[in-house]
Amino acid sequence: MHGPRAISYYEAIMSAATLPTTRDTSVPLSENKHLLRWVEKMAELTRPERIYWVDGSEQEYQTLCAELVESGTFIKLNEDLWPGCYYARSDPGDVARVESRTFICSLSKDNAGPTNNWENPYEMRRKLKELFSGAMRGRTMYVLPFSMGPIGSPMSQIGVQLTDSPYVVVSMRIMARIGFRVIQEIDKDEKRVVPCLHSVGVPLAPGQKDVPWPCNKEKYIVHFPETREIWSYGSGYGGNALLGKKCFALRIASNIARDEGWMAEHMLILGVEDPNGQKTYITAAFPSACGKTNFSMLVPPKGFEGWKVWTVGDDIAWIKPDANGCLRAINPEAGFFGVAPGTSLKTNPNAMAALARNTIFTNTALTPEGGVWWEGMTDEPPAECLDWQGNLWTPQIAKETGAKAAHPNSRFTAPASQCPTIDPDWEAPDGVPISAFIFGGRRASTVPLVYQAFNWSAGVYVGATMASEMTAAAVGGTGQVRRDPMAMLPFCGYHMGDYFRHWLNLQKGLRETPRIFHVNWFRKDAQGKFLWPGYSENMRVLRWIVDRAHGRALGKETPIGWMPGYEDIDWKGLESFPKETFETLQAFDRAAWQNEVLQHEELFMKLHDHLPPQMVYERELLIYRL
Ligand code: SAT
Ligand code: MN
Repeated sequence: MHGPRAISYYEAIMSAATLPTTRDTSVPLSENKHLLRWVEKMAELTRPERIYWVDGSEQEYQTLCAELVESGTFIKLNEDLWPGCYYARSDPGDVARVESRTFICSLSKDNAGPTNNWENPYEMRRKLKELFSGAMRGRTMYVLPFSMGPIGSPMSQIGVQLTDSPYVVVSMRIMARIGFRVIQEIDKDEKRVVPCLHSVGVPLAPGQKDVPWPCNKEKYIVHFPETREIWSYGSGYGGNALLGKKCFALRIASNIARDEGWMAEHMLILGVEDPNGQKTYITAAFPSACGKTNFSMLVPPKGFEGWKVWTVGDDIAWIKPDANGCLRAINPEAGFFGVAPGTSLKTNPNAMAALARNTIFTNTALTPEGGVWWEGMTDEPPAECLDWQGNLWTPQIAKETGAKAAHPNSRFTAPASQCPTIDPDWEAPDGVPISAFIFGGRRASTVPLVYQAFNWSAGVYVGATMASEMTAAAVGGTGQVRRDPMAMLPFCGYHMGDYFRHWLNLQKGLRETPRIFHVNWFRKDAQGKFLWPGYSENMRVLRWIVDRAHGRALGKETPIGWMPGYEDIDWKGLESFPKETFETLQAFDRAAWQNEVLQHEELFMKLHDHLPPQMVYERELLIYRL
């Protein structure tokens, strides 16, 4: 094929001081025969007007963004206020992940388990072929090679997404390492590539004008774990469409990880540096939109001078035992797809710095100055703005109708490298060493601010039974408490019972067992007010966790685990925090926990035939302690 010529040409333009404005983008950048044949086959199926090989260059990004402005998908923000930033409004029917339309199509239904939607893979393929047939008519099919994890890291994985959405291409350039660098990896080692096919599902007839946010009412987010394929149809939003994220880095990667003896987790990774310069890395699992991004960029409060929190990742961790039996983690992503509402200079100044430039905003509000705004960004709302659907919004209108300026699941897509606290080792090919795991959820009652599991299997039980009030990150059910094991309920690509077994097994090869903790920043008092200030003050909890992980802090034994007493927490700078409030936060309510354990049974019953016996024993032990 044209491979070699294309590559040398490409290399010439990449090294040229000034880039030429044209490249024949239809010329394949790869020589990999499997890849070329697959692209050809998928083009035959979807019938795009043209094929475009994404090189990942800055110039290409600028060109695509300019085209998105031209087509009405993007609005360029005021360059003086928001340099390099763009704004998009989605279709009002395409604003979050669609869990009810997400499928794990393993050969046997049993492998997907009761927590995933399953359909017979042959049936599903037939349906998908129908849906995708001619789906890209009138559009460009972008060939988008991407690496989850730093290019060349032994822990990284490669995918190629075919998509008819240029919005997805520019978003993926922020969220992952993409383009020619990845092609070189593919061609070098004939690496196994995860094929990802994506269409918004709106073919264009000749001359038909496109809409700013094409999408289809019918949506399918489909994973084939055995063949490691992803097919996504009908949505252009977030985890439905940026296939490197939840689809690959969690659902498919969890399958790869189980087969290869590592873990793909819905976890942030942070490093706590104490005043002596000792760094402790921790991962933490919370369901979507429960403050993971804020926690990963925590600013230590007054009284913690000399402490520093470093950010490795805010959403996903790939964790693997190294040759010395130590767990090491990488962040497979390169950007943050963060929830905008509630993000401010007060709650997360590091995110605000990261998103100050070169960022794509989706479904926030647009101000008359050409800036973005969302609820919670400033104390004073703007006098007026356009809401996420383009309607006039004023504080008065909000008061009268309750209308939100920004959609609750509106997002910023920002490069991780722009985060002031980004860890110097965030792209280390071998990852960072992990000393502790934190599980957490949004619970108004019952669950204390922090406790430590007695040991690994008790900790796996804590993760397996965690629950949270649902948020706007997924369509439907907001506010309801649901069991969300390890925050992986919508993301585990195989049977949840086998997943618990995998967790239990993982400890066996480790030299030292990382400690496991549970936190709940969201406990409320009888009046419905949050008991804990959260944000920076979470550092006090984090410090206890770090000290426990190093065996230097005290805790008292309770039926559910080890808990700090008031005197075990560092209150420097927050001496006014009432001891009684802390006691309420940590209160262990026997009756509430007896009820809680009953609810554990609900999930366990669903998983029963795959549930590891350790989980049953842990539950029995807990019942006896209660
Ligand atoms: O839309 S995403 O799935 O990427 C965001 C989230 O749910 O965390
Ligand atoms: Mn997430």
